[in-house]
Amino acid sequence: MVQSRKFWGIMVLGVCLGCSGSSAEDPTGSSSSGLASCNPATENCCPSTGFSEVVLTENPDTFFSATSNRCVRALGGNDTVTVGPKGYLIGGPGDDTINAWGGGTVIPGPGIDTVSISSAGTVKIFDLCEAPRGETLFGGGDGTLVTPVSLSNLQSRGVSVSGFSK
Ligand SMILES: [Ca+2]
Repeated sequence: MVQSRKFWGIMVLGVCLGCSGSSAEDPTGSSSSGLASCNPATENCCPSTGFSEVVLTENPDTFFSATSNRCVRALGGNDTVTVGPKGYLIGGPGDDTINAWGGGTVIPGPGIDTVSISSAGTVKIFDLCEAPRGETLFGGGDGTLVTPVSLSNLQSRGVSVSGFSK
């Protein structure tokens, strides 16, 4: 009995640490002060099915993948990441340079990111703090942009947006 309870405790702990965001789990973290209005915990998880997950580090990472259906969580740091067909890329904090070709989905996250997608990909901005002045979003001509405010509002805030058809 004791053993099975221990087992479940470890399972739950593993799930929590696996994808809940350091800022949510670690209230002592001071490096996230600039993200006060963001809630990355709600948007830093890979889809629960259909993707093989790759987790990078809190430091600047360079990662390239041509494998399809790969979900990459870049975490902190100024990352340079490319994912292939039907990829899912979560930039996390930091000024990231992101490429997703083959119809992928990108959640750039906080920081001044440069994002380029192709083949009817999707970029999702969940919070205005994820789209600071200087952010660059290119949709490849047929991209989909999910944004909490209008396109013109984004642009008036200093975000460069082009190449999206919807
Ligand atoms: Ca990183």
